[in-house]
Amino acid sequence: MTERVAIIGAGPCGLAQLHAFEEARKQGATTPEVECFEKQSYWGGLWNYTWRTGLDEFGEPVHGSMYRYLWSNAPKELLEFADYSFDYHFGRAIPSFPPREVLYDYISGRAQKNDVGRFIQYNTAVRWVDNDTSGSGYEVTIEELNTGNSRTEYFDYVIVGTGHFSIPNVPEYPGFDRFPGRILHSHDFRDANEFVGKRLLVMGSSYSAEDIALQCKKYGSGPITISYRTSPMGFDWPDGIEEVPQLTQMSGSTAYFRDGSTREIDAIILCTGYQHSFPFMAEDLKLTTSNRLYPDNLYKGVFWLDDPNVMYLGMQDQYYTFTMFDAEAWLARDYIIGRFAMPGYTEREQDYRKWREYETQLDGAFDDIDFQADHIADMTQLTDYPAFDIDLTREMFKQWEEHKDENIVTYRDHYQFKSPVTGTTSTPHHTDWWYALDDRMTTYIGDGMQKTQSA
Ligand code: FAD
Ligand code: NA7
Repeated sequence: MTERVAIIGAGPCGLAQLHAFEEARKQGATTPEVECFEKQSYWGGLWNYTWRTGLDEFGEPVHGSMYRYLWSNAPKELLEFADYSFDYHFGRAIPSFPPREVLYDYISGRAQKNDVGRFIQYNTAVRWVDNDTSGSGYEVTIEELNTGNSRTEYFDYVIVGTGHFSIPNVPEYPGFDRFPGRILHSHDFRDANEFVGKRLLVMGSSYSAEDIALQCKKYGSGPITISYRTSPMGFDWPDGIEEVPQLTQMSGSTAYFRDGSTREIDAIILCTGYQHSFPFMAEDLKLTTSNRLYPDNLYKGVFWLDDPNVMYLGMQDQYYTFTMFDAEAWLARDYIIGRFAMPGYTEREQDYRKWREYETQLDGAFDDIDFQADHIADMTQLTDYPAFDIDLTREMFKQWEEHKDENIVTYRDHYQFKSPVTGTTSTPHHTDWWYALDDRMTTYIGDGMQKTQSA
């Protein structure tokens, strides 16, 4: 009987998985029956921008965490699909830090090329996954959000690709309940224009805090105070942005910090990270982990250690994104179609311990980058994922870190990153990022604007 695979989520991970199966099928492999369930009305996951916050039209928690004016926070060369280059998609070289719409177009291009949409059921949420009572396989309970109808289907494999940057981690500090302004989590941040002229407190010291603070300033906010809990980001911030230690309390609109300083604040943006959340997975199949490079209890970062027929994609803290998702999807596919022989529990566990031990030795971003590159290489050497220059990506990741340290406002203006797939060098963008207020793809790709110097 044909085996059945459930893929949960049609974000970049779910799409990578569908694409991997299609590639094998086109080469003549016998592939299983694949069904992908996506609770949004179209593919792309976080890249499928929504203006909505809170609950969606069906009363479901809104998945989207991306905001208007979001530009890639790393060079596109570091996330390029090895089998679908940017050159191929756009027909020419483009700059290295595209806005969201451009990357969405790129993701969609590969998905369309293999017509993977035919495997996706939209507006369909997975509500529950459990071991089948027969002892093999899984029961997956699905709800059609349009109709409210539910059904339970049997699958031999379950692949979870639901992301982990959607359920916010929302701490409370004394005085929040009496703060007269707006308090929101970065998950609900959409449009920087909302904060024009406002004095902002941005809490956190990672990617969201960095980018949302910069973006609010770029679009005309008042002074921004970034408060860190453990350590500052330490960039040479532009005028009007400063970093201070942890908040101790709010009193009315006055913020008090550990260094004894105070600031007057109009709005607070909590850039305090996200939770890995899988309420639809039965307890013994549910991934529970912090946001780290080698998540808990996953062999090769993919296979549930106790039961490799359950797989999780993209659950790592991410330097690499689409490239890593592809490497994972290829490996998951090859296990399912019998090209990758799954070792027994003891060997899986030893391999997992080895990687976790390696993870404990990492000291800083350069080590993290090498670790994730090594993880990808470990996976790709087990499959036929097309070759690409991974050592070049390590180098470019480190250059990117250096550019950020040199100038956090201008790091996106760098080009001359080289595609690890085609070797093409990226072109300069017509407008420096700080001055590029219009993020539409037509503006970005077109040559309509004059080159402008950055701040
Ligand atoms: P997601 O994109 O989150 O997609 C998961 C999908 O699963 C969604 O479509 C969701 O609707 C669906 N789903 C969830 N639960 C269910 C359910 N129960 N049933 C059915 N469907 C379900 N990466 C970069 O490479 N560059 C960037 O510049 C970048 N910027 C980012 C900015 C922000 C603000 C955030 C939050 C992340 C950013 N990322 C960036 C990282 C991002 O995580 C990845 O690029 C990518 O979107 C992860 O893909 P995914 O498929 O794992 O998850
Ligand atoms: P991250 O990278 O998980 O960072 C979360 C930040 O939130 C980190 O600096 C934490 O500080 C901080 N944090 C967490 N809890 C608290 C509390 N209670 N008080 C103060 N600060 C806190 O999430 P991001 O949203 O920045 O990035 C996620 C993805 O989105 C990323 O991949 C990007 O591509 C975009 P800590 O250092 O732990 O003290």
